[in-house]
Amino acid sequence: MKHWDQFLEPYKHAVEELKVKLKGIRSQYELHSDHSPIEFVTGRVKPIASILDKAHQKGISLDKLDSEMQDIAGLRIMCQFVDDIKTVVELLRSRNDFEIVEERDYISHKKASGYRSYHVVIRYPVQTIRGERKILAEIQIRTLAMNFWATVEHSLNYKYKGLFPEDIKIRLQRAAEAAFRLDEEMSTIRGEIQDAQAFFTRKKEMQQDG
Ligand code: 0O2
Repeated sequence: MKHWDQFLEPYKHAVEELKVKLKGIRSQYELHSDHSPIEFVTGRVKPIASILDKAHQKGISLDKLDSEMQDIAGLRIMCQFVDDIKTVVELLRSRNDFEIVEERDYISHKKASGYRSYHVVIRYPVQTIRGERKILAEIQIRTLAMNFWATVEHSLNYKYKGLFPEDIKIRLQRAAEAAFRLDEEMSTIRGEIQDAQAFFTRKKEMQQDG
């Protein structure tokens, strides 16, 4: 167990640091009263049981986990609109505190399950008492609708251990299409939504100023 604690320590640091940095992007937009492409950010270190399961499934040997398992440190960025995802990816590409190793676009190329999301794998330097260590982390960027679908599908996947009954599989695919249409619909009234949000932000600020 001590071995796992030591192994996971830099991943924990990376997740905490990246959460602060990514949430910082949102605060900066708020300060400038601009629409933030980031709605909220979450992060987690993959639980040991899931690391072992995935290593087993993918034939990754445990001494190669740090180079072959890309999502031990995982961050998730939720956006209101599909176009915000592009903005977030551009922001990530322009940073110099990590290096992008790989991008996977499951939005242009959705998975057979119906899953949509944009994945960016980064190499992130963590400062440890033994010097710098670069670890891999996966940042998943998705809309609120994509996140709703993925969260529900993930729970069902857990329940059925990936072997969905045919009717559930079809319903999930339909739900994925509905989430896609919801994103499209929201994009068409994006201007209206943003005007309303700006109005409420100004009203709140005026109330706070007294
Ligand atoms: P967790 O932490 O439980 O979410 P593979 O597992 O082979 O598809 P690979 O090569 O690791 O994936 O890379 P990929 O597909 O870019 O990223 C895997 C992660 O993406 C998964 O992590 C999920 O978080 C998410 N994901 C991918 N496909 C689906 C899907 O069909 N449904 C849902 N809900 N999420 C998906 P894990 O390993 O499942 O871990």
